[in-house]
Amino acid sequence: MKTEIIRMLKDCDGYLSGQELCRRLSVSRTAVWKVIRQLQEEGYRIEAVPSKGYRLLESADVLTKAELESCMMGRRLGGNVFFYEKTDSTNCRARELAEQGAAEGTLAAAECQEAGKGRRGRNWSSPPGTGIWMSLVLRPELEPSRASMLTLTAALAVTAGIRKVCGLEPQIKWPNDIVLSGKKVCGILTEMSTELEAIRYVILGIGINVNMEAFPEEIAATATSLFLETGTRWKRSELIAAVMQAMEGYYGRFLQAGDLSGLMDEYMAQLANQNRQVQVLAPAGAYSGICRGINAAGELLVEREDGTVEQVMSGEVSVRGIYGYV
Ligand code: BT5
Repeated sequence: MKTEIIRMLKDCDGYLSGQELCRRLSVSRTAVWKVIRQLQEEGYRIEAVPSKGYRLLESADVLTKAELESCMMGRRLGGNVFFYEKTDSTNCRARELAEQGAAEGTLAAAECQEAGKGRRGRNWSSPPGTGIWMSLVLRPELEPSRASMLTLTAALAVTAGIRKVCGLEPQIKWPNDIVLSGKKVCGILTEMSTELEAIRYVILGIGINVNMEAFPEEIAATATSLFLETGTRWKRSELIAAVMQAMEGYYGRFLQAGDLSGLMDEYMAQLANQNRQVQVLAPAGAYSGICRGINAAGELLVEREDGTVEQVMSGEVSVRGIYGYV
């Protein structure tokens, strides 16, 4: 009922009478009033005027299961939400859900992660109240070797979501970072479970720094948030919904082609490394070259000094810009 009330208040321009709410939900006025009180306690600013009814004032950045459902009800990706006030890592929660049979599109999101994960055992700082920490369950019918392309597909969805909600033009640092002003605003961690030659499920973990005013010292020089870039506080639920909506489109196009051929141009137009010097930290030794985009498999093309072009796979290497973080 909470989800429905949030939705009705959001959809209504003016006041929504208590009577109308009771009628639509077939519940008593007291039941409606109790939910309104709960919503106010959660941070929604709802005005109650005796002769007119209820009106949602400019809405606060509330992140709850009901709020997320009210934004994504009926969506193929994100329509089924599991929300945690505090958890170790939403990738772990999503993995558990997937093991229990959760359908494609199930989303695990948290207000705070106590053991947020980056790649290769690194930490992801995930304080409460300010960020988006979420993991999406996908079940693509693909060979496991193609799963890394989903990281690039998700990066496109995140840049589209940020563009739509905040009007910013983020760039992608191949393969899994989104950057603004040369600093990291989002990281993506893709994990999967396979069986024989098939993917059982993929967990797409997305961390976006939204409203933080500062970062821990270790990352202060390389991390940024949407608030720091704009001076505005953003509604996380709106951004999550925008990213999920964009992901539906990109994921569909990716599955149809079976690779990134249909998304490459868009990806490269936002590639922060494009035509810049990059250093590839490969297991066999580091080398540098100029980034010449990606191929349809999502590999980074790096032109070495002798003119040969290396195809760099995301699993094997780190890519560093020679100057600064990007
Ligand atoms: C990533 O790893 O960028 C993947 C981050 C994925 C986080 C999401 S949140 C939801 C889901 N649940 C999880 O447990 N994880 C996913 P990597 O490229 O390895 O970058 C990690 C590095 O980024 C760290 O070593 C820090 O230097 C830096 N870092 C840590 N927290 C950060 C933050 N909040 N913002 C920017 N940089 C950060």
